[in-house]
Amino acid sequence: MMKKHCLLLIVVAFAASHFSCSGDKRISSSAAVSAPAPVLPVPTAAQLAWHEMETNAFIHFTTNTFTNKEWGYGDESPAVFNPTQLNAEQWVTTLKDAGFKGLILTCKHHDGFCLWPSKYTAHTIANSPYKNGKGDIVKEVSEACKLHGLKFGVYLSPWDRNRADYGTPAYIAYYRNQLKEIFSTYGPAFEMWFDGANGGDGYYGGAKESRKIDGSSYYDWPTTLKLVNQFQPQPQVLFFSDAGPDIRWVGNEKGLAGSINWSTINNDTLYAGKAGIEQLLSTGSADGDKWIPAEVDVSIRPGWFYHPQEDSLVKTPEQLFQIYLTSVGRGSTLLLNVPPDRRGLIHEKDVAALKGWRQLLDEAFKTNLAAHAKVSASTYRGHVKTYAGANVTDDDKETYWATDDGVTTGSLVIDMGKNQPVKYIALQEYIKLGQRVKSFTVEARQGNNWKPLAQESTIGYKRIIKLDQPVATDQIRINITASKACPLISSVAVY
Ligand code: FUL
Repeated sequence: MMKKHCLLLIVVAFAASHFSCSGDKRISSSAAVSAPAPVLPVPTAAQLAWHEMETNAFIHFTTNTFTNKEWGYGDESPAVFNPTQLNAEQWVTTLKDAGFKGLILTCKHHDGFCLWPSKYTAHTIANSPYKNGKGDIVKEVSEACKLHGLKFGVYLSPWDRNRADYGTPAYIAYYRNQLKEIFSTYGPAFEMWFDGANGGDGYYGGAKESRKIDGSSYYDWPTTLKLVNQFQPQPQVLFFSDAGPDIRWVGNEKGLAGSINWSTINNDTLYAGKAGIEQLLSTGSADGDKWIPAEVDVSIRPGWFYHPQEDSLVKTPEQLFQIYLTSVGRGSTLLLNVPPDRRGLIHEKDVAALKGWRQLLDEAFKTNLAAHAKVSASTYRGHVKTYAGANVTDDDKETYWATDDGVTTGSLVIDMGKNQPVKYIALQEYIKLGQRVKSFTVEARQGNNWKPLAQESTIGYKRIIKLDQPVATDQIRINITASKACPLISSVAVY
């Protein structure tokens, strides 16, 4: 009976050639309709999984925490490193409760001090008072992550202001030995962070001078990345740097992805190191030939490391919420830094800010008013249910609304059934087959009129529109006004 009813609707919809049926999905003649071809480049499986993580935490911790610096000179004695109440479980559970899916730890920052007892240098935790030299914070944190289900990531600063051999080939061998040590002892890691800060003055084993390296050749990154891939073939490690190859810097440390944000970019334009590169990093390029999505790294405090004088400057839950909207809400992944204090704990102020942030997120996105809502599409691919509008409200990330090849515009009307206040609209493209949408608008039905709510550009993995004032409406219309190829929308949520 149900099938017949739906079939009838399909016939009507086909005749009217306009509206899709939301309901039973078992009937379709999809076999005759080909799936949309991918628009290259597309994300790898590891990049897709990374997009889905949405929020990760950064942990900056080293001798700087105790010397009150941001960039240690490299001559700090390991004796200053003495967290007396360090509790990796407190870090990880605090972060997990806040909703983070991964954690990236500064195993070594620019000062060269190692948070694990590396056998390749004496400038480590083994020569600190922490646990009488028997401590290993990389181990403690990676194990706490495993225990609580957070993915673990590694930051190992290429610039090392402690090493006498920095700037020579010997240092590259040292750096690679350390990568091998970390990946074979504490792995697997989901992301490896290669910082952009390089060269300049430092202690350098007592030389106390300024050293410049040629960033384009000194590190020979392709060889290093190949090595890391050998230490950890699976799951694949994603490499972050200004230019990728897997994840790019967003071009600022303010929590802002571009309001136009393509996960695609040409990396030769990045390596050229041209002026204005920050702008390009934040927007990506519509015609980019590589999938290198932007990561938004920003600190919960003004500095990356803990400073007691910044206890009153921890970002508020509202500020963190705004950062969520300008990062995750613009198709990027957020990497929020939460630096432990001198006790070795995440400070009470930061814990409170994270809790407040989580609460704001939970409240804002508690009830999806569009869940399983009826959807009418102006057109849909081959008029088969496989590509019908109802796919955007079915809570299945593997289904999507699509148009026919060559049709690069179209509309969806989401019928929520009754008038209710709307504050946020969240859209997602089916990026497995490439990022496509170049511009779209959002409207709300008000009586017989459609009230314009937003006019935006890219969607990508996710786009969240926040309205200044809630708007009471029963129907939301999404108009895709330009797309690189037929648009594929996997989700529309309304809150
Ligand atoms: C920068 C570094 O110089 C900062 O100290 C910090 O680690 C930040 C995440 O990246 O380039």
